[in-house]
Amino acid sequence: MNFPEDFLWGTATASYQVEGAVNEDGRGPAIWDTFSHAPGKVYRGDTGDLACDQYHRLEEDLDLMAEFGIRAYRFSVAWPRIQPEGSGPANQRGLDYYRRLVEGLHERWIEPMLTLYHWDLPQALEDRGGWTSRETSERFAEYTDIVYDSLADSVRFWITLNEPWVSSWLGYGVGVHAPGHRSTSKALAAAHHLLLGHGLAMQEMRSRGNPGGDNQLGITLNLSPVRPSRDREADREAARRVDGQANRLYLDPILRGSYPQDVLDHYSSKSDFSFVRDGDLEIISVPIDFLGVNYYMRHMVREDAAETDDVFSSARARVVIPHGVQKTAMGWPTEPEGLTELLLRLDREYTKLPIYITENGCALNDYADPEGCVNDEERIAYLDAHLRAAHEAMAGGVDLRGYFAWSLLDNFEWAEGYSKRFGIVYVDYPTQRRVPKTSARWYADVIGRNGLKG
Ligand code: IFM
Repeated sequence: MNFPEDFLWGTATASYQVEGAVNEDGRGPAIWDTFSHAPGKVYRGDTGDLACDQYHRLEEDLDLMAEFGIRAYRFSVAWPRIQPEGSGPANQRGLDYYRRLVEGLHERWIEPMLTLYHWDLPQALEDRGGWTSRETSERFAEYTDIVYDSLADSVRFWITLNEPWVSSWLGYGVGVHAPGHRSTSKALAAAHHLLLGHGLAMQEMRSRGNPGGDNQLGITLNLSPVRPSRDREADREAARRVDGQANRLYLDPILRGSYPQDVLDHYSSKSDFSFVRDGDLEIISVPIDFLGVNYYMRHMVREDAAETDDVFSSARARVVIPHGVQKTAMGWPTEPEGLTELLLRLDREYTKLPIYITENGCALNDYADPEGCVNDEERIAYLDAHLRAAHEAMAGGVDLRGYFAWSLLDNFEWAEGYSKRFGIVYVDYPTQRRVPKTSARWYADVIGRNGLKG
């Protein structure tokens, strides 16, 4: 099963999840520093203070990727390293770090893919309202300008935001992520200002021309097909509402230039949407060059009017895990066919743009055996099945250009701390030793043959 010759095989990480060095070289505090240090917010009180220490172990991690023939690395820039207070002049030491990272990738023939925002908002901006405030969208465009100015000559792939659904709903809606607000109206305002920030950042980058010659600009959304758990009208409606909140609230403004009316109607008791100003949707829908898709699971849902902590409670629904389905250590159902379904839907209903799967992977209870090996056959099966599903979508006409395994390393899994391991490389946290798992060797083989066996 072969993939196109120039298919981009990569791995991904994000700044707060791997870098550590939170007080070094002028970095300012981020919302995740505050949140993780607050009691009871993160499993076992874990923080990103040290994480995988990639800030100091950069060369080692770059060498690891080179050893396994990884062709592309998706990383994110920590906004508070560049603007410690979220505005004002650039911190040169922050920019220097990412310059070193990008140069190190080029030296090893690895393509950089840069995400501008993977959730580490400067705390100073949160103190002024964070993403519920329009000011944050404007500051984000200024920050983008600084980073683009510094790296656009040597980074081809630019992603404005990672998973704005997570930032808005988990961060502002149900509070399980930083900054920890629990308000549907705040989540809606945050969603809009994230999207506006994306659009303003796109405009900023476009206005700079194309310093690298072939720069590609896009956004990454986490998307999930949604279906009703029972063949009942009430559950079909619940599935439509969840699809509205999780998928269409982001896809429609970016790719169609409008918010889905049924979503606006459903949330009209929570918000008057007065934060949406004339001209915003034109900005949000400024053309992108590619769509990044993070796929982990499908959602099977049923109607549930009870007010609970569930993220879909505001959509009057809850998730039901199908009987007999395999689950990862996150409790997420493993349903690779959902990836085919999702990609075909995007192609059919939304866009013919190139798509990159910018994240896909699973958490397992990995451990190093007495010989020091980490045998993760289950991850190999997971990745293999998802690649086959992606291939099927390509056979159906989807213009899929690349795949990034989440993650290169075990890392700080947000509210789950270090308890959930997603890496193809195991991290022994007490020593920071990297131990490639069986899946890393398998992935190297896939990349080497540019496809799957059989
Ligand atoms: O670890 C996260 C990542 O930061 C964003 N996408 C999902 C991953 C697994 O939860």
